[in-house]
Amino acid sequence: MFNKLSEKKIQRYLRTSVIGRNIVYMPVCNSTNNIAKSDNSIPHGALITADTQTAGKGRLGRSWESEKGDGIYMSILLKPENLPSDTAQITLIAAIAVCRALGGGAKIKWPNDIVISARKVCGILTELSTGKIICGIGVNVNNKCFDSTLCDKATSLFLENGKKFRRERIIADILNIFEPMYSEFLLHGFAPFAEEYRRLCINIGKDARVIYNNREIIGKVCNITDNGELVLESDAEKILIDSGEVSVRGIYGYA
Ligand code: BT5
Repeated sequence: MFNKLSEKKIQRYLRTSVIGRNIVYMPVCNSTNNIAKSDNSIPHGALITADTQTAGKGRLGRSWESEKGDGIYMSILLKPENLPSDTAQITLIAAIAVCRALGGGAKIKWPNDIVISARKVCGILTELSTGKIICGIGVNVNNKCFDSTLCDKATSLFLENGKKFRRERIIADILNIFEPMYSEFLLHGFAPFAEEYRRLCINIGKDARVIYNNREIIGKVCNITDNGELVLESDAEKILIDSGEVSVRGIYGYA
C-alpha cells in the first residue's frame, strides 16, 4: 500500500501565492498534461496531479512509466497574458527547479531529463495548447525497481538514498521554487538562469550524438547559450541545437 496524495497534504507544504493554489488531484487519470489541456475550467497556476497515469506521455509520442503511488505525476498549467516567445525554455527552468528541489546529485541532461548517477529520475514535457502552457513533470520517488526496458537507465530517489520520500513534500518544494523563477522568466527570459543551468548540465564537455532535423550529428557539446540552446562542435563547425534528441556518451548506454 502507498500513501495517497491529497490536496490537503500538498497544501501543508505550499508557500506560493498563485502556483499550486488550485489543485486538481485524481487517484488515476490518463495523463495530467491531457487533463490540463482538455479542461478549460482549470485556472492559471493550477497543479494537476495523480497517483498514477494510464497513458503517461513522454516527448515525440513516447510513453512515461507511471507506477501507482511510487512516482510524482504533475502538471503546472500556465496561462500567461502574452505567450513567451520561447516556451521550450519553460522546460529548462522547470529542470533547474526540480534539481534544486531534489538536491544531492541531481543534474540535467539537456534539455529535459534529470539524472542521478547517470540514470534518469525525472522527465519533463512542456506542451502548448491555445493560450496555455502545460509543464508536465514526472519524478520517480519510491520505486523499488523498474521493468527490464528501463532498469539500466532509470532510477528513483528511493534507490539512490535507501529511504522513502513524501511525494507531497517534493511536489510542494518544486512549486515553491518554480513560482519566483517563472515570474523572473516572464520579465527577463532565460538568460538569468543560464549560468545555473550550465553548472547543472552534464552534457557540457561531453561527446554527443544528436538527432536534429532528421539528421544525425556527432560532436562535442561545448556550451549552452543564454537562450538555452545546445552548442555542438562538429567538424570544426559550431551548430546551435534548439531542440532534439541528444545521446551523451557514457549515459543510458550510449557507448
Ligand atoms: C520525458 O520524455 O522524459 C517526459 C516525461 C514527462 C512525464 C510527465 S508525468 C506528468 C505529465 N503527464 C504526462 O503524461 N507526462 C508528464 P522523453 O524525453 O521522451 O523520455 C521518454 C523516455 O524515458 C521513454 O521512452 C523511456 O525510455 C524513458 N522512461 C519512461 N518512463 C520512465 C520513468 N518512469 N523513469 C525513467 N525513464 C522513463
